[in-house]
Amino acid sequence: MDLRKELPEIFDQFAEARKNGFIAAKTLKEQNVPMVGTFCTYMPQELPLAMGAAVVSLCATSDETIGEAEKDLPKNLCPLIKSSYGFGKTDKCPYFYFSDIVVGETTCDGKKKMYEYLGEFKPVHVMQLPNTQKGADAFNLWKNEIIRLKETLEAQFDTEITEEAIRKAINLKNRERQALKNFYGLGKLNPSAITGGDILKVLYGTTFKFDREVNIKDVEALTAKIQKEYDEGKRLDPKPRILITGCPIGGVTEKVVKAIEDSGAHVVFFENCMGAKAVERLVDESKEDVYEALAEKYLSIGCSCMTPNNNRLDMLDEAIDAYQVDGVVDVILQACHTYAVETLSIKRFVNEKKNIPYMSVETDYSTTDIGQLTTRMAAFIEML
Ligand code: BJ8
Repeated sequence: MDLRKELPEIFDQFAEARKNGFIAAKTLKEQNVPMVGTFCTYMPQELPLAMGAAVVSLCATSDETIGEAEKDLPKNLCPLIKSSYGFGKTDKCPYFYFSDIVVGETTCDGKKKMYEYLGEFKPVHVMQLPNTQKGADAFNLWKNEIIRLKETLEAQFDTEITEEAIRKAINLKNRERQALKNFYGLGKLNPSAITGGDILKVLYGTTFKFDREVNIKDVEALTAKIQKEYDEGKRLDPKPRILITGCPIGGVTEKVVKAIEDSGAHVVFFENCMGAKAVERLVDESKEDVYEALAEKYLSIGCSCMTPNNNRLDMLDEAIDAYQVDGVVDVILQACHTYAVETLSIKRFVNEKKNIPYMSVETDYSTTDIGQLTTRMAAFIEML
């Protein structure tokens, strides 16, 4: 990354990372580096990293293959699931094509049933995720599932994943998480230093960079550059500050961020799986048992497929204060029942406990609702 460039150009480089990563992925394959495809942040990336594999997210973010997916899956299904399946089926996603194995988890019903069909195109390993974060049984189940994943990877790639290698991978991922935390922590600056659209470009882009050490250095250098320019007086106009929560967004769903920012506000924090949900909590490196350390971190992710899902409320609670948030927008992908049902508890929490406005929007991977989204966001922001 060339830091002499202006910030907008650097942000665009991150936005291009997915496309540019195709060539990097091809090169890795030519060098016989294993590639593990994932669909969810519950997947402990440290295990594939510990055996020298590359890890890539296969969650699709465009409607390109939804038509093909709907030949096999119900129309009334979350677009993330349909699109991801469609890319697998049509072999249109190079990352899916290059993945040697796909790891999924029993999160929402649609996803876990989709994996059964995905297994027709690729080796798929499904981790049995408990529905709750409470109690020793749930913890032990998840810890054992992490060990089972390790054994699957060892068998598939004919290798051994040592505890020492896992420790190193934990340290690497923690440093990467910390770099990302420091980066999106810039959102605390008030008035804002950068837009939510730019924060998202970086968060999304980094998931397609395979050299983690380079990734860490790039994000650290970018954070320092933004902070320096801010200290020198470069800042955005003060505007209402929005926190986005809910389903993962990226690709076409960036339309929500655009609708908010075009309507006169800044998105300052992403409490979703493209943002803090996956990153905020580090793995405890002092723990003797690496599998327990991993189980503890990953099981604590505040996803709506958990019941109860207090960890989501805890993160919202802290972030609303730390980022001086004026309003919360909950983004629900169409037919995502768990997040849709949870809107009531999030609304109550935001309105009654934090005393700030809340709205939820349902969207999909089409561009047909952009006008409607912008109208609704404008009305919401005007109220702040
Ligand atoms: S940890 S948010 S990445 S499950 S939007 S497919 S829940 S129907 S993506 Fe997710 Fe893991 Fe949770 Fe994060 Fe189902 Fe809802 Fe679709 Fe979803």
